[in-house]
Amino acid sequence: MPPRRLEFGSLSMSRVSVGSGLTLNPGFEGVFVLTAAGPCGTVPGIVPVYENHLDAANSTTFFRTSRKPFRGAAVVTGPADPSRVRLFDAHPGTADLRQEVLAGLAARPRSIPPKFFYDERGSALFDRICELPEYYQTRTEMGILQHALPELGQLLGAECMLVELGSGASKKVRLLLERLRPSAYVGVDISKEFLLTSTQALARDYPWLEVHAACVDFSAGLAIPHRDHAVHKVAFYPGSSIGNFGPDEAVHLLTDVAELVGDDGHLLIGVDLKKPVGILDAAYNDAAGVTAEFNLNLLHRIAGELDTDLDPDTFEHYAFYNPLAGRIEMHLISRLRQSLRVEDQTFLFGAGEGIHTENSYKYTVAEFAELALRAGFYQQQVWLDDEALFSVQLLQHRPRG
Ligand code: AVI
Repeated sequence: MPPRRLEFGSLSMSRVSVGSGLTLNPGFEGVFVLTAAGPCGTVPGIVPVYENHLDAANSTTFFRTSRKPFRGAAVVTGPADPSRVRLFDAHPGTADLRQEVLAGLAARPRSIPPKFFYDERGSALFDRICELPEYYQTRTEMGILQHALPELGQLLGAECMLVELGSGASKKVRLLLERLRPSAYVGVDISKEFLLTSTQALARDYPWLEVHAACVDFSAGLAIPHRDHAVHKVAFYPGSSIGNFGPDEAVHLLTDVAELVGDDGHLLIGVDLKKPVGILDAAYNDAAGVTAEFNLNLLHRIAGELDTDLDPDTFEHYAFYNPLAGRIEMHLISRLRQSLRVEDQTFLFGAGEGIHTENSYKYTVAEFAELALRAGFYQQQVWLDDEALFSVQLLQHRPRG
């Protein structure tokens, strides 16, 4: 990229990315940093106005800086650094997909974990599900959060570190950021591309916020770097994704979250509630067929990423509420008798035989209190919508004495 001369005053922020590598023209000695809020500079002898953190793993630079006027001209020399987001990457990858698909198809009953739904297309399909008229969860949770914000502000105070589990293109966390004004935000997600897009957007839109991205499969542990042990940590786990874990696994995950937030730390969590079966069945069998596409996308993903003769069209979506287990079950059912090769293994399917792809547990408020308690969390406050379809729960981690 040829260097561009940028005159301060005519500097267009839209043309230069935050955190860009810059050298200054010969007439200026000092350091120049671009922030989302605008350019700022220092000259030798004046106390630096920024902190520059270098992540050894990937050399991502990010800046937290105050604003100071800058006079002079600068030349952009390097490619623009895409963001000031600090990335921690545990590299959860396709190796896991291959291994878990082979193990899941060999098991009885056959199953593939729902975390593999969320490649780029799967995430986009899930966003569409959230907009469906039958899928009450997203809009209901958003409404509850909006209503709860003033109280949340009082209960949580300012300057916390907000850790969002399964960070998405979520509008929900923006409500919290604007109300709570945390000092730092950590987005945690298994999909790196999605995670970077969402955290970069937050970094752009909230210049005052320190933004971290942790690419991890948090169902396998929450070992993410969190530097300041003194800061009050609030984990945010919206969308009732906790329902996609079985109760014991959910306790396991909440125990990891309790350890992450520490004594007296908080978890703000969305939990879908038990309700009439008709409402639940409709939410997972929408008329437009988006949930069916979302479920079948798992097979498209396997066909695209693994060596296989799988034809996704030979399977169909099947979802129903199982009242005895208190959960929605999603399956992919083979339309015909077939033999399926995946990598170097062959699997025989009878017509009507299925692969279990997802559970979505529903709780009463009391049932969830019991589950949370097993992980050391107490229900501090619970908000419901008028029809009691969904709950937002503020849990506090209290050391058991
Ligand atoms: C992400 N999770 C909470 C959704 C749910 O409702 O269990 C996933 C989903 N599956 C089908 N529709 C939505």
